[in-house]
Amino acid sequence: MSPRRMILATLLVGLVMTTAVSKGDQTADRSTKVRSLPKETKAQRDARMRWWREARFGMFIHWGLYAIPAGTWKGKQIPGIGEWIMDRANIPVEEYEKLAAQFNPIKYNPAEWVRIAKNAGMKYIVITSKHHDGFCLFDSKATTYDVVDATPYGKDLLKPLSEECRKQGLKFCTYYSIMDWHHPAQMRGSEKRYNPTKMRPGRKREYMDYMKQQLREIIEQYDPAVLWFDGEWPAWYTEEDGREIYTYVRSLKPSIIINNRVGKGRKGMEGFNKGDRQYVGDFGTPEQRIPPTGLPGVDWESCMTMNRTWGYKSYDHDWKSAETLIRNLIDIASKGGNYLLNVGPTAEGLIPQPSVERLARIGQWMKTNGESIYATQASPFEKTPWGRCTQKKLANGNRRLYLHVFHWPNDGKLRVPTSAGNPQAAFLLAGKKPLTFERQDDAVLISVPPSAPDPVATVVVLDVK
Ligand code: JFZ
Repeated sequence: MSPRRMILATLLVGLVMTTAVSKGDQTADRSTKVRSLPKETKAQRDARMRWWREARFGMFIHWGLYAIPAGTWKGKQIPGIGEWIMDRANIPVEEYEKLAAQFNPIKYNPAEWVRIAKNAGMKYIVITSKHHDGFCLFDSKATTYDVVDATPYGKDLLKPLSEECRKQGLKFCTYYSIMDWHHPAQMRGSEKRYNPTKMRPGRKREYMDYMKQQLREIIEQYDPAVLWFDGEWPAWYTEEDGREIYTYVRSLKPSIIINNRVGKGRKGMEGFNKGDRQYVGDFGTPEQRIPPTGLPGVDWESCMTMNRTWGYKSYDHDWKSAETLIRNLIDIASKGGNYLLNVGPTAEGLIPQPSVERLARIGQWMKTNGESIYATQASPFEKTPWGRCTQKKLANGNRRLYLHVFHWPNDGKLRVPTSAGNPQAAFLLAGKKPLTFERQDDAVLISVPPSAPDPVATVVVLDVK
């Protein structure tokens, strides 16, 4: 679809978030001075965003103490996403903390994790350094509630993963939760829930400094390419706080990329920023959804699960098919976005087998068709009834269209709107088999084999002038 007129997408309201943002306490920083963000020309920003825009496909990893209960607390299956069990089962801090004494992921093999991601065609990994439960997967001097100090495992989990990423050529990135159910400066939002937390009176500066210390540790020790913030919705956290954190992180590493959950711009699960003003953050974060269209000039990344949870749940077997996942990746690329696909490793340190199998299947498709995903731009067409389209500029000035066919034509003719430009050549991406084509007034008709070479998605290439 034409991205131009699709501003409509920004009008969708994330109801879930609206309810999550309740009235906070009165300790929020009421300072009105507006911090100026690091100055950057368009060319500088393009250079900073370049690898990320070309990457198109990354692995999200939600891993932490919640993998131990894996969705069950005191014999009861707790509804909802696994990493929220502390909140959903209303587990007291002193009780939840004790999980650390059981956390011993002896099967953790970072080289294997990175290999799995790389073979799937993923170009970056974003892992939870600290989720809402406050437990840190890295060696932090700011707390003893981390894997090195509080668990029998006793070793930093991020260090070897960051090293493996560098070895195998993937970008290493970290997720960091602003909301913290464990930190003493924050308290539960209500009797039954932690979320959204409240700030204890007068302790916000202490917590902001805690975050900054940890962010400095993360950047100094693991040099992440992206900082993926989350948990920004409690009322005590303001856009001005977001600007402070954003500016701080960029000052430590100017080339780093930061998502829009560092500030307060995000409209719920829809993930794009509200249109009323300029908000902090480099890209939008639709969650568990693919927007109906992209937005011109806006960077975004859809994060999605393969089953129904981010953190491991032993009894969630509701896996999406490999076909759905591959088509999601194509759909997202055709709208100019990135796909951040989640895995939730077990407490032992294993990526669940159903995830491994699906990633391998995606990798097969990517080995043949990756060229139609990486470094491509959004579709030039408003409608492509047979599937999706991505495009690339060629060195000779022509454009290459990648036609991802989900619904193979019965009559052996693939119709492409002539608005594409003047057709120069057509071929099947797999095997580079040339195809003939003819022009009809409003369309180019490409002659294709009688049945789909790849029933998941066959890529037909059309070069146009
Ligand atoms: C957030 C996290 O809460 C979740 O655990 C996971 O990390 C995901 C990637 O990001 O998801 C949200 C955020 C906000 C709401 C629900 C899920 N909300 O406000 O209802």
